[in-house]
Amino acid sequence: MILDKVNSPEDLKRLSLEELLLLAEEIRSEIIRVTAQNGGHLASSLGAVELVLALHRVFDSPRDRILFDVGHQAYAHKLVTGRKDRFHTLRKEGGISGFTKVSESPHDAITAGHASTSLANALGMVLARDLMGEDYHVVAVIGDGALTGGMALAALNKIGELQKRMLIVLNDNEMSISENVGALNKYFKELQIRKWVQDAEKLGKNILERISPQLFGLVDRAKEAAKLLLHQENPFYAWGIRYVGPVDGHDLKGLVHILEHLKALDGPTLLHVVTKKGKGYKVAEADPIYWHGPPGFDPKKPEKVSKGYTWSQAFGDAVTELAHMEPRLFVLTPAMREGSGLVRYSLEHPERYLDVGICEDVAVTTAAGLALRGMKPIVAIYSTFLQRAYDQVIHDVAIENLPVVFAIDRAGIVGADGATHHGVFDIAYLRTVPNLQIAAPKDALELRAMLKKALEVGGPVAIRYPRDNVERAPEGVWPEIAWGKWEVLKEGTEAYILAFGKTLKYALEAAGDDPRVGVVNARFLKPLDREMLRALSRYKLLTVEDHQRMGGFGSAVLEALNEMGLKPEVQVLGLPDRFFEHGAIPSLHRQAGIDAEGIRKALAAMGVAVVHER
Ligand code: TPP
Repeated sequence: MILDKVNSPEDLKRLSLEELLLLAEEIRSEIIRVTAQNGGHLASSLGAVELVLALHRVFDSPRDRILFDVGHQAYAHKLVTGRKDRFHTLRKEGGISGFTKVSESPHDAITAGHASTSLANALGMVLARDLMGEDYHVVAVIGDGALTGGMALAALNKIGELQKRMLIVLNDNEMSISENVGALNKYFKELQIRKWVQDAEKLGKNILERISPQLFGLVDRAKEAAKLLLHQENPFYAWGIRYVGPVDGHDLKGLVHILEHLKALDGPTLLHVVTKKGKGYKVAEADPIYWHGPPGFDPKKPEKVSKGYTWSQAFGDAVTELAHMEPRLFVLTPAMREGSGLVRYSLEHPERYLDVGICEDVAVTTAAGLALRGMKPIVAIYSTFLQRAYDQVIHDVAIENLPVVFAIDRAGIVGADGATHHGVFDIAYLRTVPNLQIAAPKDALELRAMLKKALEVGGPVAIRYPRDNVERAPEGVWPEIAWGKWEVLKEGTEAYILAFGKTLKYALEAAGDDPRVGVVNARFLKPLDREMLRALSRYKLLTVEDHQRMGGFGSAVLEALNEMGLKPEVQVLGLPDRFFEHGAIPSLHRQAGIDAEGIRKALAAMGVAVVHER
């Protein structure tokens, strides 16, 4: 194995180009082998193998800084930068991260996970480099999906103005997680067509005509499109950025050659590289959407597996039905159609569905615009990604109390994606916003009730639910819900567990059938059910949530008790003031002490030791 000999990028420089080609195939096998075991970003990483090898061959990491946007396509980078022996621990607790991470390796130039940050980071680095009189290269690798983000586009604008030396490699596979969107993306396709026509012309019209008359017809049409384009200015030139491409991102020798050339240039350059998502693995090439981030699979017989019925699907089914009843309903997603359970909705209501690209801020403010003109928008968004749109929530939605519903998926610990993706801050950052109401359902039926009611109550409403499976609720059933009212699920004589969202099932497990311990489905956080809280203040109270302890549900309960002048004994369970890395969700919950065992321990400390038969 050639990979055995590669312990750092330096070793790549000693290989012949032929050996590099063989290495690319070995790396592909290793990526497939490990993601088959651990799950992970398979298709994106397979598509970037040649690009990664060419970059490490030509540039000198870690002296030169190579930044991977999102950092999910960098498995080959991990394998050639001294992590091949630990690669089998990818995304496992205590193992290496699924993204690039500064604290993991000197070769990881940025810590990533969220999209569109590479260009602004690169800009900061070249400014620092020049101010400190240093001399190294800064290369940012960004996908066509990540380039739909406002941060990336705004950074480009500044990069073009400042004219600092840096290389941007646009890794264009025409896919985000689903098909990429946006005007720039259309333009990239046209650039590819133009290149294709030029190549075809070089090859010679006659040969093509003989090989395939059908293909020739296509070429003619493409030529028409290309002609139109020739009259237009390339937008990167207009921005002051040298544009080179498009080039074949799987032609390793060609890539090495062109990168050597670009390395010598001053000013900002964008190299447009065309790759195939899932390259080299048939199933992933054929269905890059599923194989973007599959769970484990059998590498010899790769098949799609059902993840069971998830909260995301429960949400998707509910809004699909609701939209048939409510003609003003409109659903927006920032590039997360599949993850948010919206495939069915997008097919049944294409005219009231919008994928804005990877720009959560645009999703929220577009929803505000829709609401201002009488529609009832729902922004389907992951808790971690809504962090990107905090100002929009306040400035564009909440101040005017607009009826925008935030369907907050992946709330709480999310598992293998780790620190960048845990949705553990949303309560804290939303709770302080006036007008905004916050709820968490206990099951799929309650989610339906909350969604329907949220469209009626007016004003912004956030409904949070976890990354988990849930029992399917019957179609057509829309129970009424008493808005703002908690629900006692079990009476107690000494203590009550107040559980918000996912931790409710831990609370029920912890309480068991001990008559002393009651359990409340504290499904509304804002407004808080003060009436019930007052009534329960005669008992010991234990709050529990899958969220930071600071600023969360427990804090809300403490503040309400304080305002009401009530002083029961209260304990707050939530995540401690530190970042949790990747790991299995139950294991991370155990460490945080918010699972059934943690709850029992806390109860025991309050003098209510639950005796359990397991
Ligand atoms: N929103 C943010 C801010 N960050 C994210 N990581 C995501 C959403 C989820 N996400 C991860 S990868 C991805 C998305 C939407 C698609 C990225 O597409 P692209 O940059 O083209 O890379 P590819 O996977 O196609 O190689």
